[in-house]
Amino acid sequence: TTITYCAAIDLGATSGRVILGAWSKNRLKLTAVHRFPNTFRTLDCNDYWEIGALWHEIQTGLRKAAAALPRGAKLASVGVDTWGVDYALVNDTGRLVFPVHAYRDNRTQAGLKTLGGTRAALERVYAATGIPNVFYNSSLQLAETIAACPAITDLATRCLFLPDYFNYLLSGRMANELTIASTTQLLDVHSCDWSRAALDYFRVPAQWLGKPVLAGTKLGTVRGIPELKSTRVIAVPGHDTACAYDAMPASPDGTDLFLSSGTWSLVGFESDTPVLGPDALAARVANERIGDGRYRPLTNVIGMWLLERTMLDLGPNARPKNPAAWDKLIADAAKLPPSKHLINTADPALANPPSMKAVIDAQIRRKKGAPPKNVVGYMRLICDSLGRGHADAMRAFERMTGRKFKRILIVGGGSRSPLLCQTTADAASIPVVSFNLEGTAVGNIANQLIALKAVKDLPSFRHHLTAHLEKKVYNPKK
Ligand code: LRH
Repeated sequence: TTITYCAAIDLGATSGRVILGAWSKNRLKLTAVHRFPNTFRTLDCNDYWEIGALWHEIQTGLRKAAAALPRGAKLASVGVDTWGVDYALVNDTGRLVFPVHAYRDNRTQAGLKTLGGTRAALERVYAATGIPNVFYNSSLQLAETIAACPAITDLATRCLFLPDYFNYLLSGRMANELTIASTTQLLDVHSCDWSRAALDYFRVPAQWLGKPVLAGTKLGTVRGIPELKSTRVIAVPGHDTACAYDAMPASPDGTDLFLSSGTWSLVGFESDTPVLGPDALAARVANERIGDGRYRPLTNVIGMWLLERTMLDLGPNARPKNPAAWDKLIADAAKLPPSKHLINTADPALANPPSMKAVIDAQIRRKKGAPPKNVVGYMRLICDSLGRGHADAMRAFERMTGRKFKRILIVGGGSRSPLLCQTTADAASIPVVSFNLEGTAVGNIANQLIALKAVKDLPSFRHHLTAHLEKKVYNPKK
């Protein structure tokens, strides 16, 4: 029997991993060969990723993947996905000519207000790109870089979004990939190319961007790691959320709502057409793309970031030290009564506050409630509030599209929280199905297997995957 080995490099805003996949007889076996934390660092007033540290972790992970192969076996390919929107500006020789900023940097606030305050421009940009005005958009970030450092237009010749940049470091080839391009607010919502109108509005030089390639494009072979010199670098959907959605064991009739729950909660579905117009703009629907060019209309709900940051404020002992301690924290929170007052998850003050706990407490006090007393209480409050946020996003989609969702499929870190699954089911009044699945890595590997012709297409991959998946169903409690 043939076994096809692929490695997924999957970088999230708070953690990264390299996962080895072995595909044989229509089954995928995963081994997490390397995991590492990720964080941005603040220098003066700005936030930056530690890009050299991430590259070091990627190389370490690939060496571990090579070492984990059975004797004589070869790693067929690798693929990279990362969080959305962030980018590296490079010159023709690939040198970084600007530090890589993190999307939580407050530098886009002025641009966000300007666009938000000009109805005509806001509608024009939305009609052109299908992406709402959100603080982290690459469009706003690039506009700020160019305004603050005008000489950058002479220094930089290419803009590579982070998966594109790591693909370049791995393979030597510069290419912009479609799904990550679709997070920028610079891509034309009706084609698979850049939007002239958006580039003009944000004054981004068109020559910085190459026509996006589709998922499955073979970029070259791995440079710099002798054991992997014949391993291909394949452009997978570079956006982590696109990979997570690809891994969803969805029913083909389109009645499943997708929830990828991590730092952010991405609530959406797959569609042949974008969801546009005034209601979509008001509901902040982002028409991101699937690797093959179709659409993933989704709403970005603030997600577990609330918990990540609140735990920092509660001190070093608030954060569980191992999986069992996490389970206990979640179980204790589930025993508390449902929260009387919920967090307004759309409050922009939650994006990157000096103290998350202070913002949450202030919100609850404004509603004449009492803030939680400890980490268990915050866990309860945050899960109740996210559940409501997920359900609101679902109802908005139902209103706009006439669809009726029958189930919510959840993957990602939050899918391991019975409390979050249950609060979501209760608020949405439909079952939540959670899968024991490292979704993003699975979607990443699926796209490599399809490019290598080891699997026919995504529907058949999902079909095979569904046959062996462990799932848990949370029915709404009346
Ligand atoms: C989640 C995510 C999300 C957004 C954000 C910036 O990791 O990719 O879809 O784009 O990060």
